[in-house]
Amino acid sequence: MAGNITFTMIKPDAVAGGHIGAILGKIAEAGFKFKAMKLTRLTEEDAKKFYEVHSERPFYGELVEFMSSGPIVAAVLEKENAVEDFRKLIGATNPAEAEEGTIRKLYAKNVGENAVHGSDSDENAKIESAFHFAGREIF
Ligand code: DAT
Ligand code: MG
Repeated sequence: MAGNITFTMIKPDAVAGGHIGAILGKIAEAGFKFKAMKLTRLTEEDAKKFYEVHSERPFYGELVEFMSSGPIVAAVLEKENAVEDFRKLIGATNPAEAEEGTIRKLYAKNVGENAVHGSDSDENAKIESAFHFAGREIF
């Protein structure tokens, strides 16, 4: 059975671009509840650890540098079928391939600076939430 929790980040490009409010609005309109949320910034070490699964990919260095380049919004979201529904809401990794109306189509610059993160499985949603939030910060 699909879980009801996912984890998201509004990435440095979208925060710098002034899109926090618009993106949070779209997330709320789509029926997600906020279980935890903060404005924070990843150190280079944090970004390396968070994206460790991509460490062999050619874009890893660029990804780590970008994700630690400025503030982000981290949040834990709740909805039925959260992981899959949220991936639909954000659209394809490459905004050029993202469907109309998706968050990445609207706000992402390119495949690297793509505005938002969304967990890819229930298991990773738990791991990623715990990476950013203490248990007492998740409501
Ligand atoms: P997603 O964020 O859609 O789950 P992913 O897990 O494959 O995508 O990759 C993680 C992030 O790495 C992605 O959001 C942006 C970056 N990335 C992925 N593919 C890339 C590429 N071809 N060039 C540059 N950055 C890339
Ligand atoms: Mg991914």
